[in-house]
Amino acid sequence: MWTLYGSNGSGSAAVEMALQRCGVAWRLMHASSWEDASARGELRAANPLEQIPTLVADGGAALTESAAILIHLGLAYPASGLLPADATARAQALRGLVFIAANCYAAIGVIDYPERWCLDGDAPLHDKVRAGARARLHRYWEMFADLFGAEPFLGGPEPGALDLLAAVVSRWSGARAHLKAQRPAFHATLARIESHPALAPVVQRHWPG
Ligand SMILES: N[C@@H](CCC(=O)N[C@@H](CS)C(=O)NCC(=O)O)C(=O)O
Repeated sequence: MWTLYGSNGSGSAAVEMALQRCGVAWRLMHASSWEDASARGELRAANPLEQIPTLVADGGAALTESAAILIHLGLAYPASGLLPADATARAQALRGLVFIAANCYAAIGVIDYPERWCLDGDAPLHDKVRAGARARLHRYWEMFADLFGAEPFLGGPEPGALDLLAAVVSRWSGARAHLKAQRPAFHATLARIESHPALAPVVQRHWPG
């Protein structure tokens, strides 16, 4: 039994989708650093960054970092199809997962919390940091589309871990609107991922309408 710390509209959506694909028992613990009325203290005990998704195994070992969680689940449950069986395709899927985590997700952290990256008293800088990170994020997504864009899904004939993380992380900071204009085919792939029957219910719950 896994415990997933998460909240609606957050990165825990990708791990929820993955756990469902693995067919394992798991429960959701509502928690985030921005919701006091949540299991925030428990989350902090498991992950000092107080970030979600955080996935805790029955024995208490915590897994953090979306890409690591998805890779672990893909390796531990190969029948889930989260990672390609073919070694060359798998290498590219791993590259794509780390690309999203290291570049896109990191830029979103700067956009959401510019004060973490400025010295105390630098409040006037926050908007500039946010705007610069947002422009950089949009450029990262263009690169991602050019490097990893594939049809019908990024992971092959069925959505894999790369599809889940790309669909969720591209929902933030204006990336979808940017991609719709700049990379329409990739934008259509993201919509296709989200309407896959195995994933659509989770997407609907996290982002109703
Ligand atoms: N490096 C982490 C980033 C996770 C992350 O930033 N999660 C957001 C929610 S989508 C969060 O919990 N932010 C709250 C905070 O940083 O205080 C990952 O790849 O999973």
